[in-house]
Amino acid sequence: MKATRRTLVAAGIALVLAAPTAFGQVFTVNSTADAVTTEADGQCNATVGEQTVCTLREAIMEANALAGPDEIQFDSAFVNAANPIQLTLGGVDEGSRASPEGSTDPFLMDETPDVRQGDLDVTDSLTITGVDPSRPDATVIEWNAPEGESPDRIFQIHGSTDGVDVKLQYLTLRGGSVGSEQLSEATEANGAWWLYRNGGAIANGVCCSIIEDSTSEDHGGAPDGVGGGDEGEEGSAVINGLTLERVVVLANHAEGDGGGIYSAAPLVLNQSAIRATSVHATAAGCTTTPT
Ligand SMILES: [Ca+2]
Ligand SMILES: [Ca+2]
Ligand SMILES: [Ca+2]
Repeated sequence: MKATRRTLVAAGIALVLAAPTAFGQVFTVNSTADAVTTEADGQCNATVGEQTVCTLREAIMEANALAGPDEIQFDSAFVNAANPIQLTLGGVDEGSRASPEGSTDPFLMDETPDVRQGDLDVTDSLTITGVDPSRPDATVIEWNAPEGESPDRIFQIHGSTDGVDVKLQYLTLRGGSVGSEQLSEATEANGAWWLYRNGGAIANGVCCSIIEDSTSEDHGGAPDGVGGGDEGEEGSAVINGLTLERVVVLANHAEGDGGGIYSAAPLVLNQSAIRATSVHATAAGCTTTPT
């Protein structure tokens, strides 16, 4: 698959935006487990065994529901270098649906962000702060999917009409992986249609998947980076920026673009590294779409 007009970026993308300075609420994660309640109630109160704990997934669901910027921290007695956060609740938020009759492309993206499964969907301004500024490896968020189940990426950042600022700091993001799905059999006239998912550890923005004909040399008839989705949905959702400060993105994989990070919105990497990623399509480390 040949390179597209997207750009491989080794590090450092120059578009710096102010991070949120005032936090509405601070949630402190005190469990490495992956559990979540059915809907937000203002409390970070997932159930693990017989205990009520604050998991990362529950904290993000609550922070999303609470209007305005919030912060998530970690209790180092429970989350530390020897005790990584383990993501185990599988599920995929992106699929496809048939296009309306007369459309050029047979499939459209069908995406319903759900923080309760698979990747951690962030839909409101948020800062996530690891336990030790000098050691990103002291706060590891990694996939540990049950046997027979696939992992997902770790974070997807979604916009809102008000715009969203997200900062991730002092973290390691490890073992995220997004796959592909064959949507149709090949015909004599056309190759098979596939859905390729982007961003092994982080997808920033709409456009986290691409639908293409396997015979295409330039990502098929789908708009580049948009994946055949509804442009209206993308246009109404604004991401002001995603900042990574002292974050290590380690050993992630994407069948689409961006083995480590796929960004379709402003991205700042500061003292951060993307290592040991693999990819089926374009740009092992970080893929950005043109702006
Ligand atoms: Ca709750
Ligand atoms: Ca919030
Ligand atoms: Ca999800």
